[in-house]
Amino acid sequence: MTSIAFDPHVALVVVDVQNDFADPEGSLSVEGGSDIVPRVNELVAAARAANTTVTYTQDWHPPTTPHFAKDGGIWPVHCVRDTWGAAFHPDLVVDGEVVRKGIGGEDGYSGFSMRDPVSGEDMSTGLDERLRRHGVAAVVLVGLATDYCVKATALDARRLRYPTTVVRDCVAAVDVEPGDGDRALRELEAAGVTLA
Ligand code: VGL
Ligand code: ZN
Repeated sequence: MTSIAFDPHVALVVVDVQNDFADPEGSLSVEGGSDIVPRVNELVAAARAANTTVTYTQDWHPPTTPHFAKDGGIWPVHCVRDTWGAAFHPDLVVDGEVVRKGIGGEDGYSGFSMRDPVSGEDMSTGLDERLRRHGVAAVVLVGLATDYCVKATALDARRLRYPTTVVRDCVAAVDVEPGDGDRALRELEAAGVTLA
């Protein structure tokens, strides 16, 4: 088990550990997605014990959004708001605040920002503001999926100048193309992300 030295300035962000990604029956099921849950829970406990913030992101789409293939995008329907697929994995310990993304039909890969698929305009999810309000100076990222939302969240965290760590045994990849997850990790390292 990877141990992380949490303190009140080092926050944990748990990305999209939702049924559609984490459950084998989910519509965008990630291989090994549910295997990370007990390890993520250990980090949640360690972060809470160190009195630091834990924030959970949730992909939270309307039933119709240009994010979905049926509406002109690229993904099967997933994480539709208020459905089983959008709910957190039942074994995930949820002990912190939740930040939802994609709620207005945006492409919400990053936990920090959403992009209007039509206008291309970037919008904040409020995560950065929330972390700064809590005096957070560095972030530890875990969750799903390595090659999409974890990657986008980690790149945004670096852009926002947070020292950023991704915990390798607490992420899993969609791997649309074999090796996407590994390539994403290399790209993150090149962007200054620490792999733990
Ligand atoms: C994600 C694809 C589409 C993710 C979200 O959470 O990684 N991937 N929407
Ligand atoms: Zn999505």
